[in-house]
Amino acid sequence: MKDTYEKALEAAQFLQSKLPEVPEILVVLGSGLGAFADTLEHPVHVDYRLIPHLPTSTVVGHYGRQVCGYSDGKCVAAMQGRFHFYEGYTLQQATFYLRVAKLLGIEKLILTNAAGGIDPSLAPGDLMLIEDHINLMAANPLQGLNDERFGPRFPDMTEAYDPSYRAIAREEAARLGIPLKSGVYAALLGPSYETPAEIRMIRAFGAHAVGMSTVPETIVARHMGMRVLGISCITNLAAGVLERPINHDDVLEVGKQVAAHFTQLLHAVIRRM
Ligand code: CYT
Repeated sequence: MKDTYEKALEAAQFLQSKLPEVPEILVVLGSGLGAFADTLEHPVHVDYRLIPHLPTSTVVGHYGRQVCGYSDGKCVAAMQGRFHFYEGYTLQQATFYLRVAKLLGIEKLILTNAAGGIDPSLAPGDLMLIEDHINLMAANPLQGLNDERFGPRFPDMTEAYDPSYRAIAREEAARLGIPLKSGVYAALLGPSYETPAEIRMIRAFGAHAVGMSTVPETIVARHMGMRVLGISCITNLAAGVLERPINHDDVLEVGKQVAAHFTQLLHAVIRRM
């Protein structure tokens, strides 16, 4: 059986044959945030179903395709839809496309997500720069035999979210007058939203926002030495913060509302990465 490395190489070779050039940056778009990809110039669309060995996206609000295009002359690949642990994939499968990106020659990554706000300073519609994360998925995408061609057995996670990328994001947000909060993102397996008791626990752990993605991708990216910028869109307040149930349609709706700011910030940051 082929190993992950060989499969990723096949997928990377396929993409290379489809794309105008090797993208400099990969952007992963969270629930409701897919519209950014439609603002890229001279876009080339590649359906996930065409990419060898890639899983297919099953979540409403995720298209399941990659859009490769240009932001102010810089070649960017944007994933409209990611793969989640709760969909039933292993974390190795869910993060496979990052192995592909690395073998294609991409070294820079922007991970975005829809998240629930825990910290009282966060409101729906806020953008939050991810300073650090807490892995509460009770699983790690690097579990199992390590392939040294990708990275070391025990990768360092001290500065998982690149300090200079964070500085760029803060500077560009300030310059554009876009409010940008910052904090720690905690990832749970999902797909059920958290209980109020879980949210109290996660708050006590030191997290400011909660979601069901991003952490496995950051781990895999750092394993390969890719530099990571993470941005959460706060789509709702986490359970128990308000006495109001959470639903996926609200999450998608808020994503649409912040799309203009979000897109503007991403282009500004990409220019300087
Ligand atoms: N919201 C969200 N938890 C939430 O409350 N988007 C993910 C997880």
